[in-house]
Amino acid sequence: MTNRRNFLKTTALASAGLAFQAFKSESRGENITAPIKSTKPIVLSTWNFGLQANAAAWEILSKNGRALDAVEAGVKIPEGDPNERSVGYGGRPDRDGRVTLDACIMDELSNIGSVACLEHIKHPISVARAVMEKTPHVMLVGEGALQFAIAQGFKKENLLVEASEKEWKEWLKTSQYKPIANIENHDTIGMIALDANGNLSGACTTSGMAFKMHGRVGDSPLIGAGLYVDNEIGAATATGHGEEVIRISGCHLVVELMRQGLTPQKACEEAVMRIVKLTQNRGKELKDIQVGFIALNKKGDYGSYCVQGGFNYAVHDATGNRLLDANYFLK
Ligand code: SD4
Repeated sequence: MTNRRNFLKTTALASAGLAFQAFKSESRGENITAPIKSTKPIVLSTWNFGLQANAAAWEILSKNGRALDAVEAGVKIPEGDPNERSVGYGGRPDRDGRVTLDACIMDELSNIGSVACLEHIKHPISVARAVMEKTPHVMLVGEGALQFAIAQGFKKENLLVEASEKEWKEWLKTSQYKPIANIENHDTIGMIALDANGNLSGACTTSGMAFKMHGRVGDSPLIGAGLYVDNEIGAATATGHGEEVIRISGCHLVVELMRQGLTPQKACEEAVMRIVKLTQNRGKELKDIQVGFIALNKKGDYGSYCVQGGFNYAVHDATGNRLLDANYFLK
């Protein structure tokens, strides 16, 4: 029987946002309620702009909203910010001076939607969601994605801001395509969330590698590469050199590793180690590569790992919103 002490303990833990599992104590033959160390709601996102994005997602999660709505609202913050030069409006263009955007979204029922090489639309994540909810398909690209967006009422606008145009013109002087790991050159926002009802969703959106070849698509709009959600297990998203993430079907791998019993942290580490091994096998320099994963499981445990230092991610739960440095392989 639940005695008062247990009830008080339960109430206190419940108000702290923890989840419970009732079980019968073998030794004492009484029902007690023990925490299963579950934190929900919780939201994680890549890089330091994740703090602001998490805050927007938290508005929804803290009111018992759906993880899907939270991740869409969250990533729209950097998408709409002209000063964020690697996502949405303000993103750096490709080598032809065109801002082409990639995004995907996945919900707790494994509904998926994606757009790639989409131009002129400020919020590709919302177009990806429309693909998911309003078409029989899962991915639209280029001109077709733009036509669909316009038909859905999205506004066609110029996304190339002055600062990005200036950088591009500077780049044209040498036209050297040399992807640089971390920070200025490419920062994608990937966001994964667990809502108060225990459902997971994720979103990922980017302008991709700066000055990429026109038509180049990275991992970010590819379900299984830049994002994956399995509502029974967990969710993962990635940032960094998309080619390397695609090579290992990165986020699907992370989720499958969690299914096999690895913690989110260990699953991210194992996925990064695959990249390390394949890079070395192919005789390429690891120092030229950056990939970071973040992962969250069904209990609200999370983790992150990347190839080299410099990657951080933001976590928001009932205790607050914070930025964490990811641990990394190349010391
Ligand atoms: C891409 N993964 O297009 C993206 C870029 C990125 O941090 O994540 N930058 O390859």
